[in-house]
Amino acid sequence: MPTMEPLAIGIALLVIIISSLVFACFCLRGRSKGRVVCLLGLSNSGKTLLFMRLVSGGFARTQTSMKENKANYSITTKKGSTTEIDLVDVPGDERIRQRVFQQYIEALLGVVILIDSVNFQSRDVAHLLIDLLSEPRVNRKRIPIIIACNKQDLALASSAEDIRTKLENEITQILTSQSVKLSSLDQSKERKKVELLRNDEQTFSFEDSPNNITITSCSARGTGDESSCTPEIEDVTSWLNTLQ
Ligand SMILES: Nc1nc2c(ncn2[C@@H]2O[C@H](COP(=O)(O)OP(=O)(O)O)[C@@H](O)[C@H]2O)c(=O)[nH]1
Ligand SMILES: [Mg+2]
Repeated sequence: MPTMEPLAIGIALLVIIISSLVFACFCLRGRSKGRVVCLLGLSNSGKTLLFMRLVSGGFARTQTSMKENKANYSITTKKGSTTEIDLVDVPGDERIRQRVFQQYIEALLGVVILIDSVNFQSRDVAHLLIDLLSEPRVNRKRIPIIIACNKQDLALASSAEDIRTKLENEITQILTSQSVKLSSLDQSKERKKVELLRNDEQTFSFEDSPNNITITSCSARGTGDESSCTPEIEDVTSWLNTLQ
């Protein structure tokens, strides 16, 4: 019937508009929720070996990389359902790290920081943490962080507790000396960093951070010879399972 045509077209248009809106909302929700976990740390801390352990389980010799490694990883929630996330092994070189990390920041679900507990470079790790914690999205979304003190299979490894104390002291020192410079520079990013000193004593403490920060020890290599060593990374895998 010719009189029905405008009505039918109107209904069809309405259906198209509503389904486009539903689809757009769905996509935006997915994007803002984020599905990426980045492995960050200085070069040689064990990021690539941990990445391989998580993704394929095996041990392999690694090489310094200029490009990120990315793979799917299944997490099992408390209720027993599984969901897929992307694991990204970000190269340790500072310039590459910052560029690569920025590419994933909008989709970030959590961050694993790897530390070489034998050759622990407290100042460089402290700078990495300050940069991460003063990143607006990491701060605003309270992105959870796990600091994994790696290479615990080696006798000379510092304990996670020692590393925590050293990092808190180092971060306090860096931020305090920056706050002196601040009055002359007054840059907004510098000002943000100073906000990391949250307690009355004006010292940095992981516990005061709005990001949920866990510090633990692990060994991506494990003990024994290369053909049979099994990693000790249970704290990292359980933490990954807590991400929703
Ligand atoms: N003993 C020991 N060596 C490790 C461990 N994790 C990584 N390594 C070694 O440390 C070196 C650097 O590891 P890699 O994963 O390439 O570090 P990345 O630069 O952070 O990606 C390699 O020789 C690894 O085999 C660990 O838990 N224990
Ligand atoms: Mg690597």
